[in-house]
Amino acid sequence: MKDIRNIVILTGAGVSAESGIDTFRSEGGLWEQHRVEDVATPEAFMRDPDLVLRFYDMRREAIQTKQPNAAHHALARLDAEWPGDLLIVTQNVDDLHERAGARRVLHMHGEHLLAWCTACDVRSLWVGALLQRPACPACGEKALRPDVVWFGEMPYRMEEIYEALRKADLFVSIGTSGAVYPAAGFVRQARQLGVATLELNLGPSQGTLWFEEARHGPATELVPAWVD
Ligand code: BV8
Repeated sequence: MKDIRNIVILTGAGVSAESGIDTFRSEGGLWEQHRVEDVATPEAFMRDPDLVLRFYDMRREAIQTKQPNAAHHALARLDAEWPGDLLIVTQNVDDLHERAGARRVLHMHGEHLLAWCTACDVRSLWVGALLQRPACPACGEKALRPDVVWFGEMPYRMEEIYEALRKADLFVSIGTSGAVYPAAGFVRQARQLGVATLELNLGPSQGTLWFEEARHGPATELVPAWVD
């Protein structure tokens, strides 16, 4: 990758698909089993907290049994070896990037390992099934919710992401449908900034036409081939 110094990588559910973690919008994906409005909005949580907590408990259980795949390991190798700036911005709430050894990871939609207390605002490591209403380790209140960003909520560390895009020479999008904003808009910002853009995805995403280059196929093939 000549002349490339600073890289921003965006990952979505497709990078974890071959680890056996359901994506959201592919055949039989998560959202088909649940309407988004029913499980991933603050209104849903107010209306039916048990349904939302059960959904996230179930997903956390599933994630814990899964392992990083060749795509996660290739990105971790790149992270360890890359001398310039590198930021893996993930929309995923799983910890497979970290378990593969990646360090420079930013979870813009939150993390399934964390619970967030709506009483004292402290985030703590998951303390067991939220459906059982465990007490917040910081304040003791039974007011924990998953520390994930729902629709209508502000994604995390957006300024940091925009700053990294401004400094980037290359923006690579891996395993995302380009259906959810503001992540889906990053490629446009990159193009406007004159940043080189590459999409690695199973098939064309909703944003494919914005990428200077798009390679289609499984992440466990495309990502190691790109990294190595
Ligand atoms: C916000 C919760 C204000 C955690 C999720 C315009 C501008 C701004 C906002 C909006 C806008 N229009 C609409 C909005 C609102 C909304 C939105 O985007 N709605 C959509 C549906 C139209 N956005 C929001 O509400 C966001 N907040 O905007 O706040 C704001 C605005 C700007 C700046 C600051 C604040 C909040 C969005 C976060 C919602 N929370 N998840 C959780 O439960 O996980 S989103 C959910 O979708 C997940 O996080 C997921 O990561 C994300 C994106 O989905 P993908 O990762 O792409 O997964 P998907 O299944 O869709 O696609 C999988 C892809 O992988 C496919 O392309 C497939 O081909 C590919 N694939 C499959 N297998 C493989 C593969 N690729 C390679 N190899 C394989 N083997």
